[in-house]
Amino acid sequence: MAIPVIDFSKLDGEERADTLAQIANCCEEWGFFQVEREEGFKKSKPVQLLNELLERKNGGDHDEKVENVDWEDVFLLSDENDDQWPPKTPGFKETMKEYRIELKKLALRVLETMDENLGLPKGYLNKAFNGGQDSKNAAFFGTKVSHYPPCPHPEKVTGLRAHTDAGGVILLFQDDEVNGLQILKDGAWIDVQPMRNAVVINTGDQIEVLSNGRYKSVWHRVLARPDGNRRSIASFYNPSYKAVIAPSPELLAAEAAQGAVVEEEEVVKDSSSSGAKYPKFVFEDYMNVYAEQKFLPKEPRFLALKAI
Ligand SMILES: O=C(O)CCC(=O)C(=O)O
Ligand SMILES: [Fe+2]
Repeated sequence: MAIPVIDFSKLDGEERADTLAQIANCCEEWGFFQVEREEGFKKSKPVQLLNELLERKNGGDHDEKVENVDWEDVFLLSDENDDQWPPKTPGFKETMKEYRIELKKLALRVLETMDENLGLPKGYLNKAFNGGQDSKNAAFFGTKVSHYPPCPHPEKVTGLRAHTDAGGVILLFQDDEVNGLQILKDGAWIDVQPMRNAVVINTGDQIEVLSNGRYKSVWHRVLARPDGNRRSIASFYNPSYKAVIAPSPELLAAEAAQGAVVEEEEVVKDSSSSGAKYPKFVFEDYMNVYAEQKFLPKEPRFLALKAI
């Protein structure tokens, strides 16, 4: 089984309706999809430079330290910490800045596509991420650069333990040679096939809440490999810490109008009769719970929030 691949450029052409339907299906049934980058983007200077940098790094011998129980080594980039980005690699900062600008645009397009597919007003999800109308609480865009070194005992450790992502939209530039990323689909782990010139996109827990469970965040993990250095660059478009997140009232109203029945197995039920399957909370509170429970089952996170 292969993760669906979407041609995003078709959103602007005659096959728009078909493409929207494909994306809706990915969000509902997979939680993951890959987007082929358009030609212009592939050939752009930042992407070429980035590829060169990655190749150069892959060629080198690295003895990076592995910490904790995940067989990975990471650093985080955001607009707020750009004075601490690795200074020694020529072109790194400039390249990553441009790369992040492009990816943020893609994240916003993905959010708008989800608005449309969910029947929400254009810009709804992004507004929710930014703390509502006219808010100064801007959404957060972070980038995690990861290295999964060869592991002498891949059977004893996971590159990154199974988890769902906490935030909104995640855009992953994954190694196109060394695989390892897997998602849990219908009870089985399947590989996210390495693909040159593609961005893997998935949705996090906040989209699950805002969509009232229509778009579930999907479990994924990275296997450790006995040979080969795996690199990945994951960018997260997340709500502001101050944003209030709750199932969209518009969606709840639409579901009520359609006589939607709240399924019994949905453990996280709102005490009100609104049909909300998730509580309303401040994203920062969610992150505090997530920090403790990232690798544990998902539902107790929402229950913990309800108790707050
Ligand atoms: O490195 C990868 O391919 C995935 C990383 C990931 O899932 C994460 O950082 O949340
Ligand atoms: Fe993840």
